[in-house]
Amino acid sequence: MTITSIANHADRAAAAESIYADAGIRVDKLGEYIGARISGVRLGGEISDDQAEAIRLALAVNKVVVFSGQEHLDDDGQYAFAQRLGEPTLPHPTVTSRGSQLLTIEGAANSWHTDVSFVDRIPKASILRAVTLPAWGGATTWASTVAAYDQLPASLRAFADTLWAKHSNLYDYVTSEHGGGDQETARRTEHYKEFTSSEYQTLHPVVRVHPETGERSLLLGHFVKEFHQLKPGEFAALYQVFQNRITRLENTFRWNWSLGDVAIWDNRATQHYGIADFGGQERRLHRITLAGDVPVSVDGESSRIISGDASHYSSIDEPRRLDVYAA
Ligand SMILES: O=C(O)CCC(=O)C(=O)O
Ligand SMILES: [Fe+2]
Repeated sequence: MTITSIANHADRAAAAESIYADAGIRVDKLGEYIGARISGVRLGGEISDDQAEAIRLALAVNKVVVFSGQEHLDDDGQYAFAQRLGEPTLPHPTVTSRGSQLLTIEGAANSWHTDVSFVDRIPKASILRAVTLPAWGGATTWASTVAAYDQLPASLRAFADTLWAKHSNLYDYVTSEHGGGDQETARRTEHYKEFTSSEYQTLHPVVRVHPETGERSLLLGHFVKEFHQLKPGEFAALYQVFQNRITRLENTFRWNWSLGDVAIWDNRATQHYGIADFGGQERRLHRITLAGDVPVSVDGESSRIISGDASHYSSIDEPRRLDVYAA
């Protein structure tokens, strides 16, 4: 790290602290690369503009933020809060949620992914609220795909910068180990049928430039099917090279849920994994995703749709660079 970048980093941290203080919130870092706890705010549709801006900044800086003591929130309150941070999408491109505005997460998505990365307009953020929790287990873990990119040696970085990947919603989710027994297998099979009822395929750059921070991140996860112009046999080995770096424990943040907790992650800078270590117990979380922009590569090229039209699911966000990250 150069002296200039240390100075910039310190300046940025100081600027962020004063924005948090002006909004009356407190942001405590929980890890070097990812994770922070925000306190001093009651979540809902009534948060002030200053609070919304401060939360947005804390999210960009820390990639995942968690709030506790939000027991007052119900589905409507969670939705009204989400609207203060962006434009909610439909619950999912293919999963209907039976008329609800929120997606219910049952069980755990015990596989590393970025949400809905098979469409062109990948959601910018997800807001998850604990509704029913098991007596043990069921934590969620996130990984910083920005830290993983930053840590790449120059040769791999240059390679990744030019690589593109095909993402699809047809992935092997049901077959993954979950430890929930036959009933859970049946639920997953049913879910997979709905999840894959129409196919979406999009070609995304493996390295995208974050529109609010200018940071580069690795865009991969379990919806990736192949690398453009590479052989299927080359895919698995190469995918693991990058994925192992993303999920290095130093790049992760793990949260053990309590009722009243809400977590928000920047879906442009992270992957996540719901840990299926709670046996057959009930676990339910409610999720809202916020509309995102279409990813852009380091060369300024946008992702390309191969199949599927996601316009019913989400608008396209028009992001703006955060002042603190001004070029
Ligand atoms: O089960 C979890 O903890 C995470 C679920 C998930 O992947 C999501 O909410 O997008
Ligand atoms: Fe997810």
